[in-house]
Amino acid sequence: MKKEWQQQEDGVFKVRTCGWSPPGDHPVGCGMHLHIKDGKLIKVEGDPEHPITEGRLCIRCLSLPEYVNHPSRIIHPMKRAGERGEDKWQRISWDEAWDIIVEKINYFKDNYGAESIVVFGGTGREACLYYYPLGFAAIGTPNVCYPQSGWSCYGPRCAITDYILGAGYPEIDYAGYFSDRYEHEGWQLPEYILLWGKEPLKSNPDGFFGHSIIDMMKRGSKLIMVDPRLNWLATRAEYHLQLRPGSDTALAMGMLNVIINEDLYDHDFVENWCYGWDEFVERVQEYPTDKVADITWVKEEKIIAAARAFAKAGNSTLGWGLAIDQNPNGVQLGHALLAIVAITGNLDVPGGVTIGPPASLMGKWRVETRSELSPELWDKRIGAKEWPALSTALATTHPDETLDTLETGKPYKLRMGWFNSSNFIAPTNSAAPDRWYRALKKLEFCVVQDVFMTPTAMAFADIFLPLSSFAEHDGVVVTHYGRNAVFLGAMNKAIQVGECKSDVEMMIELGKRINPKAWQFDSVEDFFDFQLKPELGFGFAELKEKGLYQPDYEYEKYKKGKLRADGEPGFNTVTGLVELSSTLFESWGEDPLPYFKEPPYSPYSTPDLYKEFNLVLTTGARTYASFHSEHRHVPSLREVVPDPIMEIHPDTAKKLGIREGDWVVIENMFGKAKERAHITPAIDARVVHAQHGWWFPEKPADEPSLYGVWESNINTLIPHKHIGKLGFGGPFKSILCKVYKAEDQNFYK
Ligand SMILES: Nc1nc2c(c(=O)[nH]1)N[C@H]1C(S)=C(S)[C@@H](COP(=O)(O)OP(=O)(O)OC[C@H]3O[C@@H](n4cnc5c(=O)[nH]c(N)nc54)[C@H](O)[C@@H]3O)O[C@H]1N2
Ligand SMILES: Nc1nc2c(c(=O)[nH]1)N[C@H]1C(S)=C(S)[C@@H](COP(=O)(O)OP(=O)(O)OC[C@H]3O[C@@H](n4cnc5c(=O)[nH]c(N)nc54)[C@H](O)[C@@H]3O)O[C@H]1N2
Ligand SMILES: [Mo]
Repeated sequence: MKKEWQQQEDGVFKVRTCGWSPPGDHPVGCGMHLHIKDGKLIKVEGDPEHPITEGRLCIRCLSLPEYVNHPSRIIHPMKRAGERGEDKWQRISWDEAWDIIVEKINYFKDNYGAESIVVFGGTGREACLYYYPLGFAAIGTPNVCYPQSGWSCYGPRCAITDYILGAGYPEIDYAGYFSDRYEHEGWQLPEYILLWGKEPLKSNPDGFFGHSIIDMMKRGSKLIMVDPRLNWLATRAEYHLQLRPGSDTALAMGMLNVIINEDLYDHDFVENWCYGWDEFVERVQEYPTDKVADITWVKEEKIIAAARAFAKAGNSTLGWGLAIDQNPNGVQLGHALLAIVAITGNLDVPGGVTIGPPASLMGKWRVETRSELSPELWDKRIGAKEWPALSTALATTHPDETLDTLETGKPYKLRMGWFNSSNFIAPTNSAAPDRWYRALKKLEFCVVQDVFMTPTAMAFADIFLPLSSFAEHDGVVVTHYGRNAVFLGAMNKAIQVGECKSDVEMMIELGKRINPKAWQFDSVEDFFDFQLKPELGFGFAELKEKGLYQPDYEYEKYKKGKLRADGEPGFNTVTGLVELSSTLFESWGEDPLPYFKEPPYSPYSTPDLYKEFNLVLTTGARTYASFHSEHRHVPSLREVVPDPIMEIHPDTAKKLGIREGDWVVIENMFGKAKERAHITPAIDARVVHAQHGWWFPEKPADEPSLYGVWESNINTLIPHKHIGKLGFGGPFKSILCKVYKAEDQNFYK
């Protein structure tokens, strides 16, 4: 990339950067130039030199000036000047904010122990590198909580990979590691790309740039989509397996049945690198394709054809998405999917599935900061003992257990909350948000860091700390948080808005005040030098110059002793092999082999409820115009998706007297939400899909409205703690509901 990361042209100052929130996105680090005039962000342009995104940007980046310059942004620290839930605030200085916060933290620590403080954080925005150390090393609490029931995002996939493969996150090999990308010698085009419960064009999840699917399809790769909805990619797929939501594990086992019984697997890999083959073969016999077709609603011929195509092809790859995590049977699903990849010989080979070394760089550092806590304090982490499979792989509390603790005060009372990057009573990060709402009200003191006032901040914040967008601060993008990092990118500060600060700045400033010995950084640059230099040999200034650093990739690491600390060939698991039968699952009292279990509420597991709630509901498929609860106030994005949308098949809509655009109520035994019907044959007549993350910044702020947060809150339909035996996976993508036309069609009164 060109050396100059700052340029001046016709009075416009242009700064090259890689974006990584806020506003939210996953660490894809899209390359762009920010255009600044008279100290204001006026335009964003894609950077054609960025080797991954090659100038392509989505509408969320293109509309960044509207977000950054938005009149309702909070740009100074504030303290509550009325009751919680009342829109009354007083501007204060940063010093005053820190004084209040530090005094409170010390008070709770001295009187009740540091464990009485809980830090909440959301999804993989830049913040998720920093809320762990904010909790562990600045505040000093063992309780850092990602509040999604069953930790239903990414964590399960990482944990399953740790336990089954002993490696970092498995990713589609899209040549992202190489500066010459698809031309790289030694890289191969995958013949098939199997996308399972993932729509990466819209989501670009966790460091994977979705458009690389299109790049590879243009070069000849073929697609297999496993998705209950016919989305844009599915229309271009060679096979679309349109399954019943939540029936995935049965489908994966059915495909394995074909691959094994038709002898389409890689004998060499199975013999040398897999553990538990005989039991595994026996288990898949329980899933003949005719039975699987009945369970999944996918035609038997299609299951067989797709399994054969994938297994008979040369190198092929798999991308597994959120539908693996948001499923109480998802651990078994992930296990089965890794087995498909492994036994077809597609692991760690060109054009197959890449696996990383264990987390490195900042991803590793963030969890290692827990060494600041005494073993006694670490022992108090909520839910760690009850859920060892979750707490071994993840350094957080157990989310569901955290709600129980808030509600019951057991094993101890939580008194202070720090909301880092989670607007979670908006229908995003929690199931049963109404219960969280009532429980969080009990906290005695709350700090919220955010860019805008949100329903969560309005309900709970006593102190509001204003956050800078990625145009306003320095940072480093690390794809997959170091677990399988395709690249590191420099995020460059271009402007300052008000008194806003970044997560890194706030973490360091608080850390210096509370635990100075752990925070001896003179500046943000100093902090990034500390992160980068030991591993890369160069610091932040040089990364800015380079723009991007791609580390290269070594295939077949397991043959060369590159996955294990002892340098022996094999995988970093208990047996040293890919565990088709999991020794760890067994030690935690779980079946060591994958099995299908019906979702907790489904046509077959709860047939009586299905009589009334006669549709299967899946939620939250991503849209281009928002990131969870964010972007609802950005005018040009809101124009694209002005209202919450649910999708329903024409036959079902007709039966229910629902027309296109009608407001409908989606209701089940747990809650209800109002959304607007979009009638489409792209969804099965027995299934509906509803968007999540809706609140209405234009509605009244004060309680009980809280920006209309309870009106279209689809997560009130998702129950608390209906999770898998190992503690993972809530039923966000598979629950029952009924749908009827809303009596009141005039939503905006
Ligand atoms: N029904 C249903 N619910 C779902 C899902 C679904 O598919 N269906 N998906 C779930 C998934 S996978 C996830 S990960 C969660 C996500 O849930 P969350 O990550 O909790 O997302 P938000 O509720 O949007 O809250 C994020 C808040 O952080 C602020 N923010 C943005 N960037 C930054 C930053 O860099 N630093 C800080 N400190 N704050 C920032 C935003 O302004 C916003 O207010 O939602 C889950 N909820
Ligand atoms: N624009 C945008 N991008 C985002 C986000 C956002 O809010 N907005 N959120 C980010 C976050 S936190 C995450 S975790 C990722 C998630 O990104 P993805 O992993 O791509 O997940 P989703 O978009 O939730 O769903 C992907 C597909 O799964 C399908 N699906 C629904 N139910 C099932 C099921 O039971 N089985 C199967 N096999 N498929 C099912 C949906 O129809 C959808 O097409 O996106 C990230 N990127
Ligand atoms: Mo997520």
